[in-house]
Amino acid sequence: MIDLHFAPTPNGWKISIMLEECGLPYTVVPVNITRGDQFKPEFRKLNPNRRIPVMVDRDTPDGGEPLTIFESGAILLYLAEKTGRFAPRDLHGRTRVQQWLMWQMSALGPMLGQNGHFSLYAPGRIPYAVERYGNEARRLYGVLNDRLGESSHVAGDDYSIADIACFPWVMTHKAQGVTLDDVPHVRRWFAALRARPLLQKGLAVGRRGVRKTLDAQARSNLFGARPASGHAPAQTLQSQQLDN
Ligand SMILES: N[C@@H](CCC(=O)N[C@@H](CS)C(=O)NCC(=O)O)C(=O)O
Repeated sequence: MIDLHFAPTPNGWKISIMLEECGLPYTVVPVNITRGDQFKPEFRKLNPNRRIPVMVDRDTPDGGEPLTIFESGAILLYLAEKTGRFAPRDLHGRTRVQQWLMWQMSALGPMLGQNGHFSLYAPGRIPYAVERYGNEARRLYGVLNDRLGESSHVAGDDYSIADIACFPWVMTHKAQGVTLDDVPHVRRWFAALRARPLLQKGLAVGRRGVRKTLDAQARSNLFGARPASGHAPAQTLQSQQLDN
């Protein structure tokens, strides 16, 4: 049986989508990241980085000890290997999927995350940050658009974990200030994926828990960096700015 430690965010939905697409039974364990569940000692044992998603699989393919995995890319790779789904086995195909998955993990996700932060949540407008991350977000949409002009899916002709990793982030395009009219190949791909019933089922997980606005406690838990030991109180973003 699989436990998915989850919050309704793009990185969380990558895994609920994959589990639904693979038809694997799982239990959702909600982690309220706006209320600081990620800083609890029991969660830290699952992920020292204190972020969702985390997956615990008690039915590993080797029949061994339960496996706890954090980092959404690592979880997707594990599930692809476990099920034989959504990642080709041949060297070229597998490497292409890994390459685009790494691109999502290292570029598309983090840069869209920063763009969203500085354009929607930062206290006060910081033009340099808004411009830098806005430009980078638009550049990355351009990269994705070029890629999807060459192949029907992100890593080639078949739907793969690279698509599953990108989709929930591209879902945030409006909030990112990006219109899909400017990236028609992305728009075509986005519509095709959105029509997948099991992707929809994965996206419905936790949907009612999505907060549109963040109160002070949520801002502190999400944006007030905490030291790794977790013992010191969270700083607010404002006090960080003053310290620098
Ligand atoms: N690279 C990580 C990123 C995980 C991540 O940033 N998760 C966010 C939600 S999308 C989180 O847990 N945030 C809680 C916090 O910032 O304290 C992954 O892909 O799993």
